[in-house]
Amino acid sequence: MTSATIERIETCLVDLPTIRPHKLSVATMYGQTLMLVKIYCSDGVVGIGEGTTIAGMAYGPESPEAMKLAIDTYLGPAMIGKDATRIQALMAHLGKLVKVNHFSKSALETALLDAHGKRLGVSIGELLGGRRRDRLPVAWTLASGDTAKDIAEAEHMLDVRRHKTFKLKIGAKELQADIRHVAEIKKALGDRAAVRVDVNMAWSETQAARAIPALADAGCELIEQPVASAAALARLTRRFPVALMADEILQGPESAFDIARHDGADVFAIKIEQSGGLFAAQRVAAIADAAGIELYGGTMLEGAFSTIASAHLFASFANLQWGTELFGPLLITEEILTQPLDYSDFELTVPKGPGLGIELDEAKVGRFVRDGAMEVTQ
Ligand code: MUC
Ligand code: MG
Repeated sequence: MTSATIERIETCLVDLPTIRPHKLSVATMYGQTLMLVKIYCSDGVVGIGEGTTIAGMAYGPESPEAMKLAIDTYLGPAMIGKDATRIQALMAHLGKLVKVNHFSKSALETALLDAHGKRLGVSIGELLGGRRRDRLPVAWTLASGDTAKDIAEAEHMLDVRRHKTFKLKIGAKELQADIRHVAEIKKALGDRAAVRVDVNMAWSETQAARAIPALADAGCELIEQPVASAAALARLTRRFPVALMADEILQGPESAFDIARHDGADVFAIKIEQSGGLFAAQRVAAIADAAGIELYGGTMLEGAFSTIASAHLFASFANLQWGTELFGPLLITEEILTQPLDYSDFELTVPKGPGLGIELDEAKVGRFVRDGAMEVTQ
């Protein structure tokens, strides 16, 4: 196999507007910032990765600015001159130098996999063991904050056959108002669509215990991270038959093992960034499978690069009982790829080309780069 070392790493922040305000219990988003990283290798191959979070620092511990700084100052310089083809060994080396920083590491690992796939002429899915599916079901999040608008949005998605599973963001309002909101949407959509909710940890255990049976009665089939505490989520999981899903408390394989050991959730929302990269997310999925926990392909509302990295991984999973929510690129107004992704018939097509199988539209993205240029690490 050809050898290749890492010669140069560039990072930039890309600020893009969202198609509408996106209201979560933790914040309302009006735009999305992608931290893009490019890894230039000695064989001429360039890999691209992405680090993206939700609403600055309202959701997770790393901001896009912090990811850029961690790569420019710490992770990037430690990669220069290293073998670009030994991805797992290099990521283990970085793990010793820099604690946590899961999102930054996921972006770098994605770029290394993209480069290696291009080098070998295979897609990332092949590097991860081979895809088991070519298309993935994709849920859409209704989060306008207004019941009538959400119903109209869902009807439109059904009409154009883009989504038939809807996740409702709740937890910011008073409990009864949230339950009414879910019940009205499910009543309007009936059997034509599945309805789920994400509370983003907003409730106490007693609030959750009041809300969960009412949500189940309203026809809600899955309740995501209703409470912040892992212990409380485990108690609620044992108490109620409706499926409860862990998201924020899943921070990589160790936390996954801990949740599984305590029968702490029915479903895991797997996210490559929150897990610390694609290989770490693969281990989270293996733990879930071994524990009989079902799987859902989650998103950090990422742009195309992290979305497609996730898609390659989720397409390789033995089990993906709850589908995915890989709709991030559709929430932003701008197309940043030369060839748009294929969302059709309620599914996303996993690209087949080498690496991620997608190409950045440099001219387009250049107009949205913060401060006008990419930072170079060498
Ligand atoms: C989350 O908490 O799961 C996923 C969909 C969405 O609207 O927000 C994200 C984050
Ligand atoms: Mg969530």
